[in-house]
Amino acid sequence: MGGEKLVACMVSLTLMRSVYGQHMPEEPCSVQILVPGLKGEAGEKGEKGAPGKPGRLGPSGEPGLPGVKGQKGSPGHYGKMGPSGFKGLKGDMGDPGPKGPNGEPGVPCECAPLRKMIGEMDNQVAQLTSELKFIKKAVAGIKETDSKVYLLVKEEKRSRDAEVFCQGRGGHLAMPKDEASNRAIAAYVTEAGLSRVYIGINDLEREGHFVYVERSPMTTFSKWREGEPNNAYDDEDCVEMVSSGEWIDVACHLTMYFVCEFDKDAV
Ligand SMILES: [Ca+2]
Ligand SMILES: [Ca+2]
Repeated sequence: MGGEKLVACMVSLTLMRSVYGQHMPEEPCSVQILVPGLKGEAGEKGEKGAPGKPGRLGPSGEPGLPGVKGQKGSPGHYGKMGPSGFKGLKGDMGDPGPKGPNGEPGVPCECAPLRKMIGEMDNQVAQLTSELKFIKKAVAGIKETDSKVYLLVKEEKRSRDAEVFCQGRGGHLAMPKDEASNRAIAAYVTEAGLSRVYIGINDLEREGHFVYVERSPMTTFSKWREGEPNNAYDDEDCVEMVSSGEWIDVACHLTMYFVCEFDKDAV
């Protein structure tokens, strides 16, 4: 009440001063402001206040004493499967098993002769297959003289392999020993459209001394082309026949078609 009154007085004083200047006759508020009242009696105890704000965080406590060790826990889950180990050593052989029961009596059979026949047929088939293969490679239209049959084989071979091939069929590389047989072979080569074939003549054993592959010496007949044999490069010990029927010494490792001859008596 005192405060409000003081403010009211001061406001009114200020207003009066601004209107009338410093010459006011009396100041009615001044007594109440200067003299404080008597101290009142103690009031009744107030109600309990609201709880205060939480205090500041205290310092850390000292470490506690070690606790008693707990009981062992239950086993954990199984881990993942590891990689395969190395292969172990082979174990010992087991004991032999029990003897089996006797079989039923067999039916009597005439198998032995049949087996023999089948074996022979197998041989014949193999032989025919081989012959057929040979015939397929031979140029159609064999040539023959009174005593010989010639077969031109369209398979490129070295001289030695060609002779082995002919021998495997009971013959030799062609060995022209007279004009008639030489002409027959040459005609064969020409008709086949070829320019050269191996024939069975060489000087493998003695340089310059030509013989037939069956080792018989050359006697009266020969058909060398002019300037041959010349043993070129010191390396010509085998003989080819060109389509004209002439002979040329050539290197034995060349591969070319060849002509086999067979005795008519043996065919
Ligand atoms: Ca030679
Ligand atoms: Ca030559």
